[in-house]
Amino acid sequence: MNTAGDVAARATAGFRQRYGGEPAGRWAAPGRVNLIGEHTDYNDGFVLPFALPLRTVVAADRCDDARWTVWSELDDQPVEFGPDEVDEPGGVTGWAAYVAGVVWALRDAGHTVPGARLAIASDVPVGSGLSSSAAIEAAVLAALADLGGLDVPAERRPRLAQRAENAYVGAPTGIMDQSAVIRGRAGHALFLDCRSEEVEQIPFDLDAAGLAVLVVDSRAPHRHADGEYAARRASCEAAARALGVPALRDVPVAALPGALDRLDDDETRRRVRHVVTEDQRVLDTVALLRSGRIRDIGPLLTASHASMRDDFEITVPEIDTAVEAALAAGAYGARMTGGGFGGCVLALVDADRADAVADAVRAGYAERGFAAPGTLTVLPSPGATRLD
Ligand code: GAF
Repeated sequence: MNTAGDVAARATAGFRQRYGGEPAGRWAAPGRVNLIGEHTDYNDGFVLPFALPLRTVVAADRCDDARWTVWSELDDQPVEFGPDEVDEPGGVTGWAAYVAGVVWALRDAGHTVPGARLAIASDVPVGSGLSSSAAIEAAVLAALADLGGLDVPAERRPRLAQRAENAYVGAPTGIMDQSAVIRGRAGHALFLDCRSEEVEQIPFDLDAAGLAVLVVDSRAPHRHADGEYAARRASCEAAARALGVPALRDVPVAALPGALDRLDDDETRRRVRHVVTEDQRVLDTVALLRSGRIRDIGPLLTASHASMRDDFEITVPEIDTAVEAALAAGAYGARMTGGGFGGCVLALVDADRADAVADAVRAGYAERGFAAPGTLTVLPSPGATRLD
């Protein structure tokens, strides 16, 4: 894993090389994993993500004209756009749409966004389900807000970044990723009520407990992830309408059997059962963590995985293999994290067993003939911030 210093140095070097001179500042935002609570955010439910030590850094300065130039080390082709491209969604496409989307969302919220030159470097892998897009949005938002002296309080930033993604980029995601990368705190998981947007920082001190979270990047090719995500969301919203509730969050777990009886197809029943039981698993996990019982959350993580595999049907063979191998090697619990159809698995392990569990996952992959996965251990880390 690169350190934050490396990525910040790369952003600065990119800025100097591309634009000449020094940036006015550097802003960082992390990727995230979700400890538990999957596909609950857009159902107004509960999630418990934490920010990663992997970060995206934006080096930037402002310019006199209302024009934006953005360079990324991942592409090397700078993209330039002006007011015409950010009057309406859709004017900029590709990776730079995440940047243009933030400019659009800020302007749409009534802010006068300064023109800027931005250089982006990132350690958050793209397409691995660790929220590289939310990291770009959050870092760019922080940079533009500071450069323009805009009054955008931290608690309003997740919605703005989400609007950039939903309305400008066109991805119908919930509020979890942007909240995690903006409001995350070192040593804590972020308990978020996605309806009220209330947050509680839940102590999650893995080091003190001799534990580690092992993240396995499945490297599975994404299989129709965007269309399937939208289909799951549509199915949940249709189920809520059929049940006469504003969102599936309003179905308490005790009322689940009766609710399932009122739905007329099995697939919808499975989708609803996942969301309702997953909300409850988040609440149960939070209760255990509040009383310092970190190891005891393992079975809830594993139950969440089974629910995603069997009821929500969003896992793939590589992901299931990683979970099974981690559990067989002694993980307390393991689950896919993120939207699904590829992406990453997390496993809660004793810190001194992390390497052995990672080896077991690699062996499980080799047995099935899958390309080797990536592995790293992570600690809950700070959210978006200005570096200097
Ligand atoms: C993706 C989305 F961006 C989140 O909003 C969330 O729905 C997640 O998938 C599933 O829990 O990361």
